[in-house]
Amino acid sequence: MTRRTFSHNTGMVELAGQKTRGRGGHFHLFHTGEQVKVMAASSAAYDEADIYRRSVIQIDHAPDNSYFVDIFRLRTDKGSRDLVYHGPNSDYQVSGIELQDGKIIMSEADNKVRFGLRFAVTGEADEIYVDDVSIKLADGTELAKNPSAAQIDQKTGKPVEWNHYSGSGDVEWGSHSPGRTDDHCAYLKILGKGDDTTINQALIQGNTNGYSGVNALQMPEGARGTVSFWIRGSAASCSVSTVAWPSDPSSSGDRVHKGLGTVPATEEWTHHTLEFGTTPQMDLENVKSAYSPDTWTAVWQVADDLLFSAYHCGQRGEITCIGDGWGQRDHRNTDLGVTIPYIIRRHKPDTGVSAFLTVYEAHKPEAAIVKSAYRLAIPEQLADSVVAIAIETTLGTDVVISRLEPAEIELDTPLGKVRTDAAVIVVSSGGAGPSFAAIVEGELLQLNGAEVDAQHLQPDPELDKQESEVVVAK
Ligand SMILES: [Ca+2]
Repeated sequence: MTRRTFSHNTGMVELAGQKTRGRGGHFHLFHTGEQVKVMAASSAAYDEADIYRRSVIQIDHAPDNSYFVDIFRLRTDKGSRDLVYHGPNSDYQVSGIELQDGKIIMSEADNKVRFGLRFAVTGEADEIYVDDVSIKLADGTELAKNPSAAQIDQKTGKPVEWNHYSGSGDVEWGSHSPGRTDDHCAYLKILGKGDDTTINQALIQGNTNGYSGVNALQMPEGARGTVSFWIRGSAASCSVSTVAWPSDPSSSGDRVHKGLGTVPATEEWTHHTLEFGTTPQMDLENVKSAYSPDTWTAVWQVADDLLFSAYHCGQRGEITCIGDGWGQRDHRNTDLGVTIPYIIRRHKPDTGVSAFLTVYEAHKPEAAIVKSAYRLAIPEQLADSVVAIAIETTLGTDVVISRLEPAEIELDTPLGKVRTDAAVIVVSSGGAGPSFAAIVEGELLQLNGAEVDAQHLQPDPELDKQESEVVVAK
């Protein structure tokens, strides 16, 4: 039961835009012992992430008393590192964190991406008039500027915050009078092919010529929302798309185009609404957020006699966001109105490895073995490699250390000085001394200078069969 509940709760791990092909994955560790089981696996889920590794350590204190330490390491050279998971239901309580309404903290931490909204035409006699544009994020934030084209630049006579892209063909564009409900709208009119053999022109909401976008509109990276606008004119098809610069708005080489849809332009003003963005997990309601404290907990009532507790151990700069999302996104009709909490943990350091640390336990009411969990301080030079955690249990204190790079390390822990060269160690104290200890891929495990009698975990022979189904990329 424990295993199933655990996998249910961590089955969703997504950054924006996870690859659907060629992500592969492999195990680093799959070691089992009497009280401790260790799994570590990597996935190439994201081109940008050179480290994408999940380590899970299962610690069994008794047949019915086990818990999991989950360490998710990520490193990317741009963007934020997000860990996303959803709870089993909405019957839960959080403690240890002061959540504020809204995604304010979240958007402050978001990477802002420059973009423009393109209305492109290719017909030799096409003309389009566009007015009352809205570019709205899922949380209601409006991104369009001068959406009614009412503000005109005195020098150029063009509507401010509007521009045009010129690929091929001859064109005129600017402010047209009247607008839909006022004196102005934006327009673009093809004058012919000119010296070109094709026509490729676009009217753009946002101050960009479609090649570079240093003054273009801004949206949070990976944002999702809706675009709406009114259009009239004469064009068999006007293709609406966003052009965005994920990292360098001064470079035409950094452009990304995303088609939102194609609409006709006819004599009558017509209203259209299109969706943009591809990260449904961020499309949450009742969003609350906060900087992650050292530890905060969420406890779910899974059944009458079963609770599920998650202890989240924050890292420096980590932000937590909780919101309601759809439980069954593919089957809305059969699950109408049912939402479940999504927990997003975001970390966006300038450099280094992010390590999301969580302890999970499924337990009967009043019978949890874990009382608290917290990160241990790591010397700066080991911070990218080593994660150490202390778990206070009803039986004593457990210490877990996990490292990426081979090294002999010494750490201060609540049990004393631990010295080890192993990839993973667990030392479990029932009071006076270690009641059991486990070591993976290493020889040395000392506590306060004395050799610890530890079980050396062996690779599970089942490992080879599971190479292709890696848990981290589920
Ligand atoms: Ca207008």
